[in-house]
Amino acid sequence: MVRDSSVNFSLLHRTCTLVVLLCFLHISVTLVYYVRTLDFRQTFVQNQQDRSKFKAKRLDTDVTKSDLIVSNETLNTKVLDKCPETSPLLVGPLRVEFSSPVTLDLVRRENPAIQMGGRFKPKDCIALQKVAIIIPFRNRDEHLKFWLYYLHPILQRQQLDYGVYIINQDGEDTFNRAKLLNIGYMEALKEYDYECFVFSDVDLIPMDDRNIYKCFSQPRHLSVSMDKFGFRLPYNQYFGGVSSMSKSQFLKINGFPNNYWGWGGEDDDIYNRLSSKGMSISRPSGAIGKCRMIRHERDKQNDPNPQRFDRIAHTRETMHKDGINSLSYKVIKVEKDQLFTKITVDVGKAPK
Ligand SMILES: [Mn+2]
Repeated sequence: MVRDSSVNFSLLHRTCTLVVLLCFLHISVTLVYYVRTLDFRQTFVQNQQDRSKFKAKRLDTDVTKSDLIVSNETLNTKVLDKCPETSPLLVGPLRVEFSSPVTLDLVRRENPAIQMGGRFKPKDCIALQKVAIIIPFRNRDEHLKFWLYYLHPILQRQQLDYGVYIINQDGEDTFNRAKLLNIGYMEALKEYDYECFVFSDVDLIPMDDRNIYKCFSQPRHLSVSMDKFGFRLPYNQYFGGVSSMSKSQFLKINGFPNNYWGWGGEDDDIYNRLSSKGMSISRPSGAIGKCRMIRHERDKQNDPNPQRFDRIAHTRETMHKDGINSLSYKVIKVEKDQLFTKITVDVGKAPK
């Protein structure tokens, strides 16, 4: 009897120990899994937030390797899609006026997403084009402030990966707009793999953000209806003001002429280059292409160039030896502001 009960007791003891151990094991496994799912849930919630911030609709269904950017900054992996063909951020017609002056500080405060040097890329999608905006410049700081004030918000809404380059002609000799544009092309490419170049005068502001500052299958003329010309194109071949060209379009015409000193003619030479290479001009509609020019007096050392008519008549013969392949200049100074990169250059002098 005694023996029997002791055997029973030891069996009971062992069974109990086993049950307790099993319970313990169960609790610990549950705990481990619970902690892990908690972690996972947080990641999931964060990802969901990231996705919902990204409102853009995806047009492409197939995603190539280059479309994917995996950031390892956090434990989360974030996959960016291409930006949509039409930005959802555009608002259409804009009010543009120049009566109250603006300061660079105001523009900096209002555009906190702009990076040093006037660089920007959309945060939530991969921009369709990398665009360098080239502005030929001398002594027009008041105009530049308005340009930055209006253009930075527009360009960000257009979801471009862009940089702003002010090419400042050093000294007081005759101005050379087209050569400054060539220099802007060269200098911008030293900084980033730009594939599109927008060439803009500093005093022209678009009045509709659907006028996209990017490149098209043909060279683009963007300032098609300026207030200065009664919101009409002055003539069909007009290519002045604001234009854009892809790298390959630009190289096909050997860039721009370097020997147009003073006002006028260089834009017509560029037009001749394009048409001699069989290209045509693409333009937005007159309504979307409206823009305002800031009123100003003619600059000193930028008188109408008397040689311009003669030069324009010979573009086809001269364009292959005068252009980006014959460009020479000296960089004097490179300044980085939050809103732009300003490159001061010595372009030389007009031959006497
Ligand atoms: Mn002007």
